[in-house]
Amino acid sequence: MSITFRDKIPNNVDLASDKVLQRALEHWQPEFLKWWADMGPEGSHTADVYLRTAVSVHPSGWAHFDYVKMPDYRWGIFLSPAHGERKVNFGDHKGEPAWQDVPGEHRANLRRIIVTQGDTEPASVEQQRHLGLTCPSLYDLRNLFQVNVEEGRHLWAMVYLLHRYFGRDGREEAEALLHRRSGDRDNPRILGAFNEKTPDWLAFFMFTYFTDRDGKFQLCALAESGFDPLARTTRFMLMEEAHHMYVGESGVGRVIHRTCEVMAQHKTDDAARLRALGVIDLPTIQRYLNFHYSVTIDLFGADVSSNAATFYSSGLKGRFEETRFSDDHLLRDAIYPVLQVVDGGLVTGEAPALNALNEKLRDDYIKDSVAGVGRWNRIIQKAGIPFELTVPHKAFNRKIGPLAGLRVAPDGRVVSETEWTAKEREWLATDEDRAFVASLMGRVAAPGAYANWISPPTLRINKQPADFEYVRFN
Ligand code: BYC
Repeated sequence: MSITFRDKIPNNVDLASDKVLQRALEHWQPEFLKWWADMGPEGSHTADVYLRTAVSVHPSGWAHFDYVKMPDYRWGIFLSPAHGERKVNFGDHKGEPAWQDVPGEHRANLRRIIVTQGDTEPASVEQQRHLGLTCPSLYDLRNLFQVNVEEGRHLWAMVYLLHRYFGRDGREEAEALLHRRSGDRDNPRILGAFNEKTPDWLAFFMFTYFTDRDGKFQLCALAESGFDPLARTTRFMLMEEAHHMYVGESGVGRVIHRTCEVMAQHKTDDAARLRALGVIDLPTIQRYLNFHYSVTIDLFGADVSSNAATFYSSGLKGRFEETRFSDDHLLRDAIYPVLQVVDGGLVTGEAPALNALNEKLRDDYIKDSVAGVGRWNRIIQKAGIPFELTVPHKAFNRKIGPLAGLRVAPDGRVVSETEWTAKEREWLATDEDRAFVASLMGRVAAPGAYANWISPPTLRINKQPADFEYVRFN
């Protein structure tokens, strides 16, 4: 079904024929807009922003570019087209037709997954709301706003499922999604990383590289769901998500590129000198990376989790690329390697594969993240600089699961509390690092101009010229 833009809420779910649902969502819409006005990007509401809006659910030509004031953005409900007779492809219900309605016995778990996913979307907008005031260029400002409006739409995607399939408690959960606040002591967002601050643009690029990539992997696992509306919703979200990770990868890459340029020009690797020259030294970039990577891999949950086993066995959440596995898709007898803490040290043990599904997804994520770090290293190598960025060991700085109690160096050595305290400043971004990065942040808003600490992009949005005015302030 094509998208209906005549409706108050653009959609391809034939909202017009379900008046009760339509009214419920139209009731939620002003609450959402109020939340956007309060918690959306600061000082942005009257600006015209060159944004991409989804106009079709077909991968070819799904997006339209034009100037939009963000409060007028056409947030809507878009599901990927249904694919014939889909089946539940894994777990105890394997082989049954995919569910078009919520299976009663799995209702609570399904709602919990949808709420957890939905909660991350407004959380990230809240985390990023001050960044527009210190954008390094109009190009970057536009990318930030693009990410923000699409996270808003991803919230809509989950709210649709809650309203459409969960009745009164779904509506209550949808309201609560607008009431929790990132970092709030009394009413925080559900998952740890979404209560951290995103105070500067290096943190934003690291977040969109690492944390949005958690989004990719979680959405891919949900796109396998036996609950077909969730699978179709998340499949469409993944198309938007790809750009967010691109913003992160290219953003960090441009910061590195600029630093290397200044290092080569001044023939120095001295961090203090480079900071005086107004660029971010590579060790600081490494410490930011260590922080964002470790906080993000916690988002996959505990290494051994009975929740994960239940989600899988009940057909709600699959593995990354579930249908490509040639095993039995039941995993009742399979095992999977997990790190265990024995006598204060790390050893690789085994756990039932069903219970280790969080760990499996984390390992898939790690492979994918490492690849992009390799691409950043190529920028450094090309500049002839003997420095390599690395991702820390997966037990480093963990706050979730059995590894949380352990002090582990980035290279995977278990260290004493004394060594941790002595070295933490070399391993994780310090207050001084953050203060320095913050000192570089100042709004650059002339078309075609870029802050000194970041290189211009190599690709432009929708092939626009280099001095394109991506955001017009009114
Ligand atoms: N912080 O059995 P466990 C995205 C809790 S990102 C705080 O391992 P489970 C995006 C856990 O809730 C993708 N608490 O849990 C990116 C449980 O609590 P209870 C978001 C945590 O359920 C950028 C307890 O610890 N989507 O889209 O197997 C911008 C025991 O843990 C954390 C999803 O996550 C944490 N990090 O695994 C915008 C998909 N981790 O029950 C958007 C949906 C665990 O003891 N969510 N806990 O009170 C899930 O599939 C699962 O909820 C999780 C957790 C994988 C997150």
